[in-house]
Amino acid sequence: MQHNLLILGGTSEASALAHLIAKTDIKAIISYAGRVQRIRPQPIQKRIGGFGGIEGLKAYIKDEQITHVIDATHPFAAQMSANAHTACAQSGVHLAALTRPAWQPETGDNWHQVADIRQAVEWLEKPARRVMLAIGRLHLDAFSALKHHFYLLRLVDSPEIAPDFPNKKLLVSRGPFTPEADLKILKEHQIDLVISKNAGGQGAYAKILAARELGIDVVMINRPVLPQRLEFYHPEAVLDWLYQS
Ligand code: 3Y8
Ligand code: NAP
Repeated sequence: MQHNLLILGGTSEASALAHLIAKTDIKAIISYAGRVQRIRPQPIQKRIGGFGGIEGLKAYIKDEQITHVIDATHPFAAQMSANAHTACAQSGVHLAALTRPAWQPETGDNWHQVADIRQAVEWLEKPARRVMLAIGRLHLDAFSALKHHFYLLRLVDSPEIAPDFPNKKLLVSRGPFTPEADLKILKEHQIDLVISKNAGGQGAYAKILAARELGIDVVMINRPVLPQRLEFYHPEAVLDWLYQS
């Protein structure tokens, strides 16, 4: 069967897969939600924007005669993953995920694991801290009631409206990040608490390594539950699966 691949992208792993696929004769397109202004250039065709829910994704799969979908979205992109799972099952096309294992606490880590953003906010109902809040733009509002903390905010794009925190420093920077650079900014801003999603992978791990080095607390937000699906951790394993299916 002539493979026709849809990669749901937005992670370093998705980019790595796109580069691997570009070296083969497999027809493929990588898809983005269009959340940020600049997307990393890719060596294969790209599409940007939502599909329009499950039905929109099913229509896309049919119209483009997609044979395989690789869900290489971020572990917190739970809606996209749920839609892909349902749309592929109903369309009768192959689905596999390219993801990364969750980080596990290691010696020297001071993690406080919470189930979701709401619990991270509850954890922060404490006397003033100097907090690195690097969970992206979407969920900043949840913390805005806790105005007594200092926040070091890291965003991919400059926000049109400055986030509503009286005591903040805004960094505009897309990753992947390095432990050395993150250690420097944690020290520079005398950060004593990092709030992070358990993204897995290397791109966001820099701040966790830096926190370990400084012996500071990390509030680690655990991942949402995703549907049961075939999962790979390496782009090469995806290629092997494609050639066998
Ligand atoms: C639009 C465009 C690549 C992919 C790079 C990875 C690594 C750098 C680390 C911190 C944590 C955060 C955030 C983060 C990382 C990689 C990867 C990763 C975290 C880009 C990209 C898109 C997005 C969306 C963006 C979210 C935001 C989350 C920033 C591309 C750069 C915090 C997740 O402003 C917004 O609306 C930003 C939205 C979803 C989380 C949020 O809720 O705000 N990612 N990030 C994708 C699209 O439109 O479909 O892919 O080039 C991709 C990357 N971001 O190939 O170089 O693989 O994880 N992205 C988190 O982990 O908590 C930053 O600052 O330490
Ligand atoms: P989400 O909440 O799971 O998805 C919300 C909606 O966005 C989806 O229903 C879909 O719209 C659209 N969408 C999401 N990913 C898409 C993709 N790759 N291609 C086309 N449409 C997509 O997603 P999210 O958490 O906002 O993540 C959006 C993007 O950012 C994804 O590419 C993800 O990999 C990337 N990202 C997210 C995070 C994070 O922390 N969430 C971190 C790094 C990268 P329709 O219903 O209209 O199809």
